[in-house]
Amino acid sequence: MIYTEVCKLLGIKYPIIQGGMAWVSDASLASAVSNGGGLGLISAMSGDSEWLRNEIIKTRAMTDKPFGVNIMLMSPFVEQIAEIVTELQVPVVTTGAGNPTKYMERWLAAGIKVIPVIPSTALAKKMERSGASAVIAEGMEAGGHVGELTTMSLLPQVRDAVNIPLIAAGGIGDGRGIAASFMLGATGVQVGTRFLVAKEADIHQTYKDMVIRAKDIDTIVTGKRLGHPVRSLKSTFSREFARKEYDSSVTNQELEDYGSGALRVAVQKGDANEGCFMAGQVAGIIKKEQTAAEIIDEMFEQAEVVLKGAVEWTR
Ligand code: TUI
Repeated sequence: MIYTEVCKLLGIKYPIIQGGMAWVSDASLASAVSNGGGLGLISAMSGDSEWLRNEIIKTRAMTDKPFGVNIMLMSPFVEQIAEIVTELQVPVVTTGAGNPTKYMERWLAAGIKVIPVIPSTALAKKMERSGASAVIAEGMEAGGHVGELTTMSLLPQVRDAVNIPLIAAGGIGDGRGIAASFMLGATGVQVGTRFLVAKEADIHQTYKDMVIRAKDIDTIVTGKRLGHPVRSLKSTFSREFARKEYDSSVTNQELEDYGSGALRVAVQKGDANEGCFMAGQVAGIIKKEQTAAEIIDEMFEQAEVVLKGAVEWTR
């Protein structure tokens, strides 16, 4: 049994947080992960404020366990979202793609635990000073919006920079990833890509099949030119995006317009010509659809075997 400070902090059985994946992470997936012993997250990016309010209410009806809301700070609706999570006093808020400082006082006053995703030691330190309960260090192996550093390099540097609990993200798809993250200073993990193939993830079957079929080199990062690089599975859409990105006759606005709405098309229509199938590099080790609870049990069973086995190498 693996039990860490992150379990204690969040009131959960296993130190695992589900990634807040736009258009994917809804009440169905969040409640399944929370019921499976992890911390399920609703992504605030998947609908308007009424949608979010409803998903929070639905999640509360589907689980009596803690859950959270992930807020993508580049969202044009971030102010409304920040208010809703405060009003409904969700237990945990995770943030991504920016600095949440200006909302933190409000959230902390409402008794919300705030856990920002950080791509650097500088932001980790700022978040510790602002009252974050923990930080999620996300390496560029992750799917979706990515920073510059790898998980392997980022984790020990963040560990040395702050004293609050450290949660690892990016490139963690099985128990070996959990064990490795713990060796680098984390006491919890955040997992996105593996939960894309959870039975409770209500996404197009083509998306799940593409993750299951993906090999090691089947992801690509696009959008660096626009200032928000995104990792997704190679597809007709992502290859065409990459081509346009290197074509100086294509304007930034044209590129933004080409990418806009593409994640939703992937999730809801499974259309590889127009959809952006965000996924991490770890897709290559994901082989089958399972329930969220099976995924969590299997990952921690394997982590325990790997961690116990490592003791054999010490004399
Ligand atoms: O946020 C994510 N992953 C995401 S968000 C998303 S939705 C989207 N759709 C279209 C274009 C772009 C995004 C899909 N995937 N992960 C967490 C994450 N946060 N990764 C990196 C960061 C990050 C980057 C910079 C966090 C903070 C940050 O701060 C900069 C600053 O302001 O100091």
